[in-house]
Amino acid sequence: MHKAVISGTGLYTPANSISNDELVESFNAYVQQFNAANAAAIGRGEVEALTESSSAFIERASGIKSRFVIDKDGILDPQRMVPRIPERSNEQWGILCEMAVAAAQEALARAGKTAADIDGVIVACSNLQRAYPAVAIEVQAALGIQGFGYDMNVACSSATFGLQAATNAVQLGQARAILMVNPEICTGHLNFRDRDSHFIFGDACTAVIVERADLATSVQQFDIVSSKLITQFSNNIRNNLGFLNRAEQEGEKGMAAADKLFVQEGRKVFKEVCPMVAELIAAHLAENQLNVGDVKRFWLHQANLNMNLLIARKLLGRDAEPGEAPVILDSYANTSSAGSVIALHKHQDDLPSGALGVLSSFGAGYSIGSVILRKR
Ligand code: CO8
Repeated sequence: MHKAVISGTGLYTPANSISNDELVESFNAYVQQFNAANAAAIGRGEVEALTESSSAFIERASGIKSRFVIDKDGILDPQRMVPRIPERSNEQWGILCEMAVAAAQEALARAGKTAADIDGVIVACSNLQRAYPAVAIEVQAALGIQGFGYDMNVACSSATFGLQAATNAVQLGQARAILMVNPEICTGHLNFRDRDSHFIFGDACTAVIVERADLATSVQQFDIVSSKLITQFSNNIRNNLGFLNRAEQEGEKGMAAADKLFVQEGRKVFKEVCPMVAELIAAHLAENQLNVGDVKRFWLHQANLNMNLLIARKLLGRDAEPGEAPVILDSYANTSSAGSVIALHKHQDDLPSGALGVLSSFGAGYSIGSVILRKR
């Protein structure tokens, strides 16, 4: 069996960002318009008046200050509140492919590799553009990579699950190197008219090169010491969009219904997922004869600052020191599977050789992943 390393990471960040104040201004304009248009029915008690959102609540409850987005104007237009992403012809590269290529090019450059060195592409993300052909095969074609490509979706945990799949392929000799890429347009599935969740997500794409250790030549490398995954069924984070919606049209809801977008019981998710994550990471380290105290960095999934503080406290028995569990969600919000990889990408260069880190994701499914890395 070969040893596998992460030999390069890459990040694509959209050009535009939306602050909490901008988002709340648009939401509150929608609320005022809705309440004015429905004033009579609200007065009769037939329709419930909508309540305004607040920047102070968003930052206090989540730690999010702003989010990068693929399209700012469409989201902030109170008449629309959906990103505007023009349809492309089948002859053009799709938008997920375009984001993936941008992140992949940085990862390839950091790994010191070209398309000719890669034998497979895994697109692992929450929000796939279409059923087929697989976006991974499109990315493969756009970059000129030989071999194979496939898509996988494990919601927020797609990247850690994708890393395990990539590591397996490299260890077993099925590929010299795999490009694992996470293009997330979360704003396409977010209900910007829902006060409870309109602030949660942003857009980004990350890429990771998993390579055979004996072929890797880059400056920054991480041994993939071990990975551990767990899933447990829950409806507390759900999106019912799918190919059967067309067949369900006799139902009263239709494809535009709120359940075809992101829906969650945020409080329940918080309470149920935090202990599961801390337990999984602690058990994973113990199985590898490692102590939590040996870990220099936790690159945690970036959904909610309070969740990450709690998980770090449960693991360490104290508050995390600055830099021990880096935060990027303040400027990116939740970018689903890309979040923990953005933290890894931005906070790896300063680690000394031999330092241990844990990359961990958690989200819908529930799905949780832990990947132990050692800086070479
Ligand atoms: N402005 C002002 N007040 C508000 C707002 C708002 N926008 N929203 C809610 N409130 C009010 C509520 O009405 C409530 O008032 P009251 O106390 O009077 O009833 C009060 O604030 C508290 O509300 P909550 O209990 O809902 O607030 P929380 O403190 O629990 O914070 C969070 C809400 C931030 C959602 C928090 O629960 C959380 O982060 N939970 C975890 C969420 C999480 O990690 N989910 C993972 C989802 S990601 C994933 O798995 C990937 C899915 C695939 C991607 C999909 C792309 C779209």
